Amino acid sequence: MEKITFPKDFIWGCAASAYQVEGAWNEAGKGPSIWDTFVHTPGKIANGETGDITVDHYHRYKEDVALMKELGLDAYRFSTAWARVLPEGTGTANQAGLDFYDRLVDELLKQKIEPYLCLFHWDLPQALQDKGGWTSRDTAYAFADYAQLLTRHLSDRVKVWMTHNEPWVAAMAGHFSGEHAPGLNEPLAGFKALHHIFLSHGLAAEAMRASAKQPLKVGITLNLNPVHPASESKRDREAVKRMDTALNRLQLDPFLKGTSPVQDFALGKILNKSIVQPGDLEKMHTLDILGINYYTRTVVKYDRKFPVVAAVQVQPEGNEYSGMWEIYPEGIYEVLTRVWKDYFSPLHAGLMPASPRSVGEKVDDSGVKVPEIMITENGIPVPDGVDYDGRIRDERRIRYICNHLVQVHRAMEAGVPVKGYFHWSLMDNFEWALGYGPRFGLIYIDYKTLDRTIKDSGLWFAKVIQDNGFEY
Ligand code: IFM
Repeated sequence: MEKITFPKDFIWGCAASAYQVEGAWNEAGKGPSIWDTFVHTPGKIANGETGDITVDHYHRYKEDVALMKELGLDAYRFSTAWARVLPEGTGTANQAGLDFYDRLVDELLKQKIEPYLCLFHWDLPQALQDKGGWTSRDTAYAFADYAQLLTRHLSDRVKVWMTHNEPWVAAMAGHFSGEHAPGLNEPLAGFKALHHIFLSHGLAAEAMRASAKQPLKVGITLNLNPVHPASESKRDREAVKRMDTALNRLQLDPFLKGTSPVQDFALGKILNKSIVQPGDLEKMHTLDILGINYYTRTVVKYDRKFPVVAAVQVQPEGNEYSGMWEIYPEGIYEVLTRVWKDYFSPLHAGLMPASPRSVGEKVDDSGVKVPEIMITENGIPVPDGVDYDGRIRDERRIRYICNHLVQVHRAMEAGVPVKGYFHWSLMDNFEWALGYGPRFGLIYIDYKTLDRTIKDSGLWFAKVIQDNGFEY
């Protein structure tokens, strides 16, 4: 048995998002979002399920915060529903929406749980979609106004703000492949949306810092995965480079370097001519926290049929899979060390026992600083069931978390200053196009009664938090 211990100030948390847990989709003045429209369109979601009620967190938030307390969480990352606060996306605020987030934040603080507020987890107001959504530059400015409104309202109590959760998914699954809202299937729209979402991060960061009641940390959460070749052939290895650019560098370079590799793609060249304006990249280049969501790796092989990257993802036989993805714990180590090495330790080509840079230090004369790095999501869908005695024995999830935390710790020992780990998710919830099938929670939801029960993994995680580490 080995024991690993995390630093005293390591932050242990759980994450969730508004559309996936709140419910109350048309209550108390909330406007419709693109996800409300999407789920009510036949054929879009497994079994025709919707997030209309989901786990009813809007009404049961007190019970949920009490459960967070029972788990011993230091922090809770949640998102605000833009259309709950601004039903039309811009204009007059909905007081009842602001009141809900007041109540939630106050309850968290009462229980000494730090709120990590994310402004956008995919539920764009439908009113803005009707004017072009993220394919329109105006939406980036509307987002900055929304960010400023919430900052004015909550920055006396909320210190940590994430602008976006997985902007790559919002842009590409929503506009390129179409399996998410708003359901467009136009590659160029995907790239446009990505650019405007990224731009909105920069505009919002500026607006928020200008109107905050105390110094804020402003971050973003990106989904990253290492890309590996299906074979050692030259064509597969080149496919890896293209896929890595499309999945990882496209997201990291703007925020960490103020550059973009988008011109590597034919579509990117069109984008650069028609969409990107002078100064956009500089605006995006601002970050106090880099949140990393890690679930799996991507194995690719060359295939010229596929647009943009001429590569396709494969699932090699013999590896371990969940209902959604390959389980590959070493990938979280690879992502963390890669980010640190490529962006903050350029002089250390190999291992990096000591980094030349530390968090908060200036990167260059532009005033850009090294951000804090956190795992803001990591988790596994398990087909959990309740046993004869009411317990949920989800050993597979415990093994998943344990193996990933071992790799996070390994990255920290290699010099990456990881500040915290947020598990996805606190409770089972609405998993987008897959509906309620995949269960990601540390807390089990009985979808008939909406009763909540802490799973064995939740009890195990609580012990990890209490001991600040574990034996394995
Ligand atoms: O449920 C999602 C979440 O909304 C974003 N990150 C991945 C999770 C699991 O698919």
